Amino acid sequence: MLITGPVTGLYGQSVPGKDENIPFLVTFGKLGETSWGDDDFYQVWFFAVPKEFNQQFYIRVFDPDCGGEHDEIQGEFNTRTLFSVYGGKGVDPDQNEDSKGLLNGMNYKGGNLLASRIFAGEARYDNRYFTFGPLNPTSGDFNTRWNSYIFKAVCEGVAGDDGNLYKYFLSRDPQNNLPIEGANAFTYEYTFRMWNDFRSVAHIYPYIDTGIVSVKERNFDWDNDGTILVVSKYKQGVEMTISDEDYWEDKVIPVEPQEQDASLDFQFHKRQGVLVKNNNVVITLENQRGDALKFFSSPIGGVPVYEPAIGVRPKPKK
Ligand SMILES: [Ca+2]
Ligand SMILES: [Ca+2]
Ligand SMILES: [Ca+2]
Ligand SMILES: [Ca+2]
Repeated sequence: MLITGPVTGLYGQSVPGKDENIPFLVTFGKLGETSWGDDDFYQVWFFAVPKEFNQQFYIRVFDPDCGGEHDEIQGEFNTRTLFSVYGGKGVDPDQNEDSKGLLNGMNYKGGNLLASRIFAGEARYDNRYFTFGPLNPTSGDFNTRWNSYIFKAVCEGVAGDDGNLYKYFLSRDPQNNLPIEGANAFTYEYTFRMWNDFRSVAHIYPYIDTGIVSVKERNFDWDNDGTILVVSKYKQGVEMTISDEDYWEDKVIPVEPQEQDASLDFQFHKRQGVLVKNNNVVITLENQRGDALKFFSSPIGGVPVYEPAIGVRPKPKK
């Protein structure tokens, strides 16, 4: 099935996205401990630039360094993080399964390396942006279904054991965050930081394609931190099985035909009482055939809102 029109609205290129309410992505140095919440010490994101957009653009990384503000220290800061941007054939995960970056040992670096840089703790980029580019849209890997050129950003913790917290922004401008209309970003394995408060609810939005009848959600190192709920037009809040320290939990839930070709809302609610601090977590989702599903930073079709069944029993007339 072809999806017509723009992939989504204006703000899809902020990663994490506007509707997700997630403070940071996180990737640990490869000598880190998985019990701190990163299972594999790398993270892969894709950016879809619509075919209609024909100017140069930039991929900006906020706080790419590991040190100073935002980052998670273990002992002393000694982590080095490699950010790499890829384009060309081999990037598009719809055509190259390995590119998804889901399993260790797979070559998630498929495509042409367009730019890369290693960051240590660097005051120059602490609490600031580093900008990759300019990039040309046609140097991406064209995907006909999304009518977009696909680019890939890989973040790897190549040394050390600390957690690098960072964000991306796909921008028309090297110095400011100016969104590209119709662009979006997606990943298959989402590693992120929860807020350090009781009330903030984080969300991620997987796209449920036609033909999907069930999904298996997996979560890693959730630290027994409250509840993970699935909400849609037809689900008021299905509770997922949650992990505690340094292991995966999973649960399969059915998907209704009416939930296809739309997004689900996975909600992450903090445990009340004693605050779980600095909770990093990994989330993946697959369909009934075991194919990994995309989490879009701007939900396809918008944020789903539960609609209680109406009109089943009309009020008796008096
Ligand atoms: Ca920093
Ligand atoms: Ca360290
Ligand atoms: Ca950082
Ligand atoms: Ca955790």
